[in-house]
Amino acid sequence: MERYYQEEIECAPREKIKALQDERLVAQVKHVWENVPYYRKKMEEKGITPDDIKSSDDLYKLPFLSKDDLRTAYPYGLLGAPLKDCVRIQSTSGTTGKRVVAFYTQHDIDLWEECCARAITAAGGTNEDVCQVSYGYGLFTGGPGLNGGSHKVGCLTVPTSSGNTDRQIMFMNDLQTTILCCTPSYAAFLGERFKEMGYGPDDISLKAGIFGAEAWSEEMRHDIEQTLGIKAYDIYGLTELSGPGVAFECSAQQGMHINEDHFIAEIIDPDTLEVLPEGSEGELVFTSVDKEAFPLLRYRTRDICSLTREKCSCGRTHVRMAKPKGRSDDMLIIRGVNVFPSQIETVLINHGYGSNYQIIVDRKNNTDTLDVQVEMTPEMFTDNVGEIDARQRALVDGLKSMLGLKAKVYLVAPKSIARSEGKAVRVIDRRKI
Ligand code: DLL
Repeated sequence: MERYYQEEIECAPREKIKALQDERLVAQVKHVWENVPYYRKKMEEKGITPDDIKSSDDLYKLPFLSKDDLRTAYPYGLLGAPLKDCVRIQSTSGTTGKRVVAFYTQHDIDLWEECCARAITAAGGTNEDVCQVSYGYGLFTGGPGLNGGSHKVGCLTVPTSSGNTDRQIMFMNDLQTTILCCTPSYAAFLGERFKEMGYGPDDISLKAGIFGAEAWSEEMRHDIEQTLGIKAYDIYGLTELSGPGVAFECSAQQGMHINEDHFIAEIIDPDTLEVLPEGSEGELVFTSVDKEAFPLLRYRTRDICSLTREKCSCGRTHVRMAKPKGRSDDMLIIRGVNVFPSQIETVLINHGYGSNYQIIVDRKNNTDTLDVQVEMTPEMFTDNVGEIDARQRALVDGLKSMLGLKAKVYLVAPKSIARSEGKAVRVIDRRKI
């Protein structure tokens, strides 16, 4: 039986959701106009005032915000509430440029944690569960968000944070953890360690995993589900909007429901900035409608996906987003061809490899090169050159038909690629362009 944390809103009729969004958007735009001079100036430059926004049908009139705006306005330029009302910051894990800092009032934290509680409940969580939160705690939103959601659901929360893998497994065994929250790459690593320690899926009490914060393929989901004997649920979010729980998967696992009482989603063409019709693939744009401290209107996420309002078998009525393929800024252009790391992952996993791989892009003699290093699994490990060669050729062919590109493939020994406890670093781009 499907469980809901807030059934009335999660399963509300579409008209009710639209009416709520309309009312909240009008108030949010007014709030921003009055409190965020940076965005007010952007509106003025476009020649609009809050009077032009009468419902969500007028959303297209508003200017976009991008990560560059967040960097320009760093740290306090987009703050929508007095500092005395803010109780927390979180910050992105980005490695380049200035960090993005998001602010929260207590109201904002409550809403965020409720979103995470919806995700945990959708994954079958109740107050009888033991929920181990192995996302990083601290500036990263994964740990604090799921921790708060787990409290709200009433699970026994085990705040292990990421890392110290053997201790994670010890707690899982001793406390009989039923729900695991971490990045999919860390879940895969935990699964690997599990096997090494001689455990099978029946030796642990885990029933569900809530995995997100990075792109992962259906094939990787399948692998994790098999190794840990669980159902693996996707969860999506970004620091700028709150953190995890902007969208989450239900039992149907056919896309993630976006919490539309808090966020309005649009898909745009990243080049023309035109809003695209339902079902089209493009860049996901979010407008918060009831945030106090860090309200963002038409924020460009750079994530590439599509939306559907088709009825979902779980009973929820909120729009669903497809698994993001990756970020438009993760997309590699290799010899003119667009390549997402997730496409490479699909080929590798379909050929029986795990999710331990690295993509190295370089430019030699003015030509882009694509090298893929992938670990053999312990079962397939061999030093028979002929066998390795045949395996490598099979992967080169698989990648060629998926990408239309010739790659060089290097099979490496099990455990020779560094594991990640948070978001995995899959791509090394050495081109100086
Ligand atoms: O990753 C928040 C989060 C924590 C989500 C825990 C889920 C679980 P940031 O560090 O700000 O926040 O990174 C946000 O990560 O724009 C996407 O590109 C990517 N991302 C997040 N969730 C998913 C997902 C957190 N389920 C950026 N699938 C986003 C694919 C995801 N990409």
